[in-house]
Amino acid sequence: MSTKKLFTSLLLVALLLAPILAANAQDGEPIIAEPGVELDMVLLPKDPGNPVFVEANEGAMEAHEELENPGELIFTGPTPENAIPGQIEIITSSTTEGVDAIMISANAYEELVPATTAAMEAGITIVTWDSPVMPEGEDLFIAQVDFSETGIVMADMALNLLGEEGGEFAVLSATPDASNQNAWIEAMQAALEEDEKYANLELVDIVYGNDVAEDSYNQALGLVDKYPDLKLIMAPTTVGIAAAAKALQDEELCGTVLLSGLGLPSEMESFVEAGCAQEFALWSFHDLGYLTYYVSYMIASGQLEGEIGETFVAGRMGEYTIEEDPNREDGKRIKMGPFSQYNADNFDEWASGE
Ligand code: RAM
Repeated sequence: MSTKKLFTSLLLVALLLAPILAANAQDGEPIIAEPGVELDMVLLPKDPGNPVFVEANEGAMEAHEELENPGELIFTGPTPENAIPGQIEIITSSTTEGVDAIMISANAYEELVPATTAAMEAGITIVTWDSPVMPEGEDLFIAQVDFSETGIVMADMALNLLGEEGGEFAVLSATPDASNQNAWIEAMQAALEEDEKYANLELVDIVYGNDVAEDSYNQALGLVDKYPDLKLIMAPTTVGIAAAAKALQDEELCGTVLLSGLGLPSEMESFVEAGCAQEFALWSFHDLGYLTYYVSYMIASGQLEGEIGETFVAGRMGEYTIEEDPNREDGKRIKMGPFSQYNADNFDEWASGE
């Protein structure tokens, strides 16, 4: 095509798009994604071997197809043993390759920031999801649920299981640097302090199983050994709660030491049936991956600026607005939600649906 023809075609496309973009930009009008923009996008979870992140990738793939992106969607992540340096390496190499967006569930709040900042300086969109980095190192965060609410949900599940009598309980978390778990545990501690109704719940310890099944299993065993009066383990990690259930089962402690936290229904089903896990909560990782992809695609293609107050439509999930993150100063977030809660009473409903 001659330069003149190319210029004329580009002008035509611009003229055709102008009214759409102008309409989208109007105040209060939700922005609707234009499909077909070619973008290479990296989905970088904490650990690609963890089934929740496989589900998130399935959601991202759904959005990738729906938005008819001719570019690539790359799902890659570190091994749990190399969690933080592995993520830094992938961010750095993706920057060198010149991808358009990196979507990160971070293994560390601070340590990834130099790498994500360098990526942003190179024009790459950085969207965090599930587990954020410091606000200065990201465009925005897709929060699965409200982080303060997670603390209350955890405190309420403990109260529900231990009753007014209360007793000793311990937290089995993921890695010590996981920003999502750390925020949830802090929010739970704040809830315990603020509300009298939790007065008899005694948090005796917080241990870390690194989101590795074997480490988490051993940490659960350590807790029951160290605290003979322990009534409950609260594990706000799908890896931790499944490993703790197995440890309690092997030790024949199911029902003696109760188990709660955040669990993936498909991994918890048999443990609930055996009475080794009483109640847990979670959200849809599939939807989280889908929403994350939508936002990242729209920012990377210039259809969204990523500024507070912008409203857009994330395909089948509907309208969302970018807002201030109430849990992180200067942070921006999009809140997904809701929580689903699972226990033996609603077992039939959720077990068949998985
Ligand atoms: C594990 C991971 C993930 C967290 C869930 C609840 O799978 O730590 O980041 O969101 O648990």
